[in-house]
Amino acid sequence: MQKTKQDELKQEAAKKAALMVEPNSVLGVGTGSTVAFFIDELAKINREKALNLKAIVTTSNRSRAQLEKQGFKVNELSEVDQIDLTVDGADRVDLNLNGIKGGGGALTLEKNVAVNSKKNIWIVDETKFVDRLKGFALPVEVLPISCEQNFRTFSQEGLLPKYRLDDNGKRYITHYGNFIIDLHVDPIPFPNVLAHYLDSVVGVVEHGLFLNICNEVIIAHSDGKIEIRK
Ligand code: ABF
Repeated sequence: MQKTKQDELKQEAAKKAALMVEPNSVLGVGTGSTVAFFIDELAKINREKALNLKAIVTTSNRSRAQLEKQGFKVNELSEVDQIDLTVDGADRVDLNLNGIKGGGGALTLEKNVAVNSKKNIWIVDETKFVDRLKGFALPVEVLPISCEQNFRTFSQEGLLPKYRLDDNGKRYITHYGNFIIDLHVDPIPFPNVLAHYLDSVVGVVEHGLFLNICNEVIIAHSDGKIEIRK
């Protein structure tokens, strides 16, 4: 299938990240179309010079399947003490390297992997990099038993909630059997304030504000430039 220009950008960012994976390390691999390119690039490098990775942890069944197809053994997060480097995608990244993640519904495992990683690198194309977190609804994973109350509270707070729906128009159900409420507040004026609020709401399992987590972002620009911001 013909690669789009955006795919080529994602692949360039993914290639850069794959070259940063240290041999004999514990690697975290995220989820998304950009990470899919990363997995293929990692496999190419591994074929050239065996990386002998101690363990690989991933954030979705989709990435797990692709890694295993490329011949990698995948571990559970609970099987590793700490991850040396996690490479993941993001839905938005701002100038402070704060991000919105979870567009793919895997935010809870993504955040657990990220906070157990010594270093987090995000790989994005330039459309994701913004001056402030905007242009993408904020995913919030909520328990089924509290979802209606959570929805009502979010509405009252002016957070413009919408249930995420699956392809059949039914409420999307996460890997852990929860629902996702997407908050269409745009832009997010004070991410740290909203994150603190969401962390305090009973029934919220996790939210897609990833603050002070990303150490480096690799941005592929449409002019072909690869920018690394720290
Ligand atoms: C994942 O990366 C999710 O948090 C996010 O939705 C996704 C973005 O994927 P893509 O690279 O396809 O834009 O980690």
